[in-house]
Amino acid sequence: MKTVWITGASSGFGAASVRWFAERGWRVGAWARRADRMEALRAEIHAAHPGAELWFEPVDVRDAAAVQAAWDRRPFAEVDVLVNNAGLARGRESIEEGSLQDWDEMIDTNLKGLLYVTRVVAQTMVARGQGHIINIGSLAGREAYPGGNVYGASKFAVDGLTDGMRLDLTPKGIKVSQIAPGMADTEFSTVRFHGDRAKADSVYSGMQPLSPKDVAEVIGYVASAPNHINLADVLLMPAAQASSTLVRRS
Ligand code: NDP
Ligand code: 8X3
Repeated sequence: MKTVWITGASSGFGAASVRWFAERGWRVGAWARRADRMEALRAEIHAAHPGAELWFEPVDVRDAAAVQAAWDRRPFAEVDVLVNNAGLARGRESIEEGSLQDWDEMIDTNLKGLLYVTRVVAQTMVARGQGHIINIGSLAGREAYPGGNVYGASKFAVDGLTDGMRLDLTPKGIKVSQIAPGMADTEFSTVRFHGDRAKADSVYSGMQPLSPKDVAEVIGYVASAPNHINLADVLLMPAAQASSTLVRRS
């Protein structure tokens, strides 16, 4: 039985990935801050798959000490796959009007949080001489768009970091991949616009975005590739999207 560790498991891609892996018999360890959401997810999965081995713990990935302590408490000694998914955007203001708090939150979560989690998990994988780390980047980490400034920069950082991690970890037997989705309808835009649902919904008006399940299926596919194959970099977009700024709408 294989084990996957997923951050940002309380909604969106992370929750859909927990479902995908649990339904296929993987052991799943998962972190996010909202314990109630993870508890509901656990109940849902156990109702359909009573034998599923799940471990959920509320963890804020921005807190390096909490990440280390939670990792030390994990019930599964060996983890085969880490999905670095926790992340968020805050705001879409032009750069001179951006909020310092929003900037800190994005950089602390999308970059520093990913680093804190990677460090503890990679140490365990290196000691074992095998493992696979999948970073969730973004189309926003490949090309800038107006108002995407700091969010995009945090995802450009994930793109560069993925390459750096691959150079460090390939000689140690660890695969490192990135999946970079385009527009997907999760809680992402609601979080970005600080709870303004109407504004969030308008992002996807007249087009079909990716669903959380679409992205989870690709994460699962990348995680399930034979050992000698690394799907190193996957750019995944809705068919209606050609770039960050060109989207076909009805
Ligand atoms: P959601 O808002 O639905 O999910 C984000 C997840 O990240 C939640 O489970 C949230 O849990 C978790 N999270 C946020 N901050 C923290 C934190 N400090 N510590 C632990 N967990 C945290 O959005 P998505 O599913 O869309 O986002 C998942 C990833 O995909 C992000 O990295 C995002 O940048 C990226 N992405 C999203 C795209 C989209 O269009 N939706 C496209 C490309 C990439 P909680 O709040 O409970 O902590
Ligand atoms: C999220 C994709 O284009 O909404 O990473 O910023 S986008």
